[in-house]
Amino acid sequence: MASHMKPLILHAHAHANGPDPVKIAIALEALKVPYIVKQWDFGNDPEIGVKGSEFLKINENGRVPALEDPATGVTAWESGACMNYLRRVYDPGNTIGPPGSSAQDLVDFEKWEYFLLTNLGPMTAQLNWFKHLNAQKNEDLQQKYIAQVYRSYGVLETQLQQSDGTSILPARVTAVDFHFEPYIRGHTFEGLSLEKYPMIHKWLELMGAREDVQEAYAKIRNSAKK
Ligand SMILES: N[C@@H](CCC(=O)N[C@@H](CS)C(=O)NCC(=O)O)C(=O)O
Repeated sequence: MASHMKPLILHAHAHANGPDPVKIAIALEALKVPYIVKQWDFGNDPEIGVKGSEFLKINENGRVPALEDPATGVTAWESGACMNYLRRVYDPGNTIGPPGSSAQDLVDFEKWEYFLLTNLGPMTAQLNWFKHLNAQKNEDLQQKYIAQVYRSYGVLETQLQQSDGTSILPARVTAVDFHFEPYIRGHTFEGLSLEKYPMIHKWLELMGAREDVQEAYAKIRNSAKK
């Protein structure tokens, strides 16, 4: 990607277990698109909070990631929309999109993407909430979300058998893997174990060895506060 282009702005936070901005940083790294990271705090501080007036001008939903592209004037939020924007505009050779072009190939890509965005992702977020943030302990709800996350891990484990743990879609690593990576990497924060999921364990090790993944985490962690 042209190094003279104006960098995109990825809005994120440095909270080590916040998975959504990381996915987009991995995609930007994989596509070699220049970007800078602006880091916001949780909360409603008007200047630096994701629920503060300044950030709400960028994403009225008050969550990260958000992505601004000075080259096109586009602002995206919701990690799925950010990812698909990057694929449409910055992946003309389709290096991270669906590996095939049949109707089934396209659906296969989307179904795993949506499975993360609507199942594993929100269940993991709820588990985090009840484990770490909810003021009142609620063991029932915590157990419910643990069971839901493990159920999703089971579905993913079976899928990964097709590639012997190398990628979620059998052909190659795609944006789908980028969506899942930070969610699975956070399993220890949720007190979960991968002992019963050897394919997921192997896949996570392989993903963690990738330069784009390592760079993405490093850039988000090292970004300066907005
Ligand atoms: N569905 C959204 C979820 C975004 C999200 O929940 N982001 C978290 C950080 S990983 C956040 O901004 N939380 C701040 C808050 O809830 O106030 C996406 O995929 O982008």
